[in-house]
Amino acid sequence: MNDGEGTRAAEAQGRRFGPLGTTLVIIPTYNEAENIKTIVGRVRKAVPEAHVLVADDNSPDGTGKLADELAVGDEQVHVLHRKGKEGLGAAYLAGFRWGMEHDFGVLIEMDADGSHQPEELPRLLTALKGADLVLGSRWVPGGRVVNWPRSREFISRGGSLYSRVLLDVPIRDVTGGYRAFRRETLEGLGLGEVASQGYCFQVDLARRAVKAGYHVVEVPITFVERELGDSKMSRDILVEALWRVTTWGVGERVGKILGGGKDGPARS
Ligand SMILES: Nc1nc2c(ncn2[C@@H]2O[C@H](COP(=O)(O)OP(=O)(O)O)[C@@H](O)[C@H]2O)c(=O)[nH]1
Ligand SMILES: [Mg+2]
Repeated sequence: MNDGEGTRAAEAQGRRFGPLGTTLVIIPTYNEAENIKTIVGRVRKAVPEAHVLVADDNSPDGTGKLADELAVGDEQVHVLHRKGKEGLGAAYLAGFRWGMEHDFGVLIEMDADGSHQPEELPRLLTALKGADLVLGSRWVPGGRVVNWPRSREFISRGGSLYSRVLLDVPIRDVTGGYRAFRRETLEGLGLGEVASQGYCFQVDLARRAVKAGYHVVEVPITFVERELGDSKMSRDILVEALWRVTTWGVGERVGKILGGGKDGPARS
């Protein structure tokens, strides 16, 4: 669905969406020393009114220190230093909390490695004017990936398909990590109960948003594989995702059978 369609669909639903407020781009980092300055610079240039929060897990390569240097020279750049590597999910939860405490109206998830192009952020923000949550999507028409090995594409497409079918969420890119949330949406997701640590954090939030009845819009993006530094994707992260998604899916089905096929409470 493109931006215009997203807005029209929301209008068709009879929903009105409030103004967006100030944007905070949250960038989780673990060993991104080669990328951090470039990505922060690109965000500041692409969306000059937005603030940036780097959520660093005490990277051994000194990413946190480099982020501090950026923050000294720019009052719209902030750094959240965390004590050690606790996973993407925990870093985002801490970043969301910080952003809400500081009264930001829009919270963005973005990787540090350039895979999520800051230059596409204005399109996500435009779509958010008519949505509760916008997902940057590789797997809708117009979306694509650049320089990804076949194996990664297979895992990503397979993970999205499995999640979509098992969890019954009408989303093409369920695992993507380039997203724009309204603050009110995050407040309604029950973040205090989120236990997902790795990349299944993204599936967890998407499924919560759909189940809560929020208007979720996918906007096509071009995802560019990193050129510098290493991916943190690991076997453990994949196993956690497979395990949790399967548990959620089976749990929901059993719940529906025991509950006589009734759906859970929907948002009005
Ligand atoms: N703070 C924090 N950031 C992480 C952690 N794991 C991954 N990241 C960051 O999350 C983003 C996505 O990770 P990446 O390694 O690029 O994953 P890939 O794109 O799936 O290969 C990057 O900005 C990483 O630095 C973590 O445990 N803590
Ligand atoms: Mg990456």
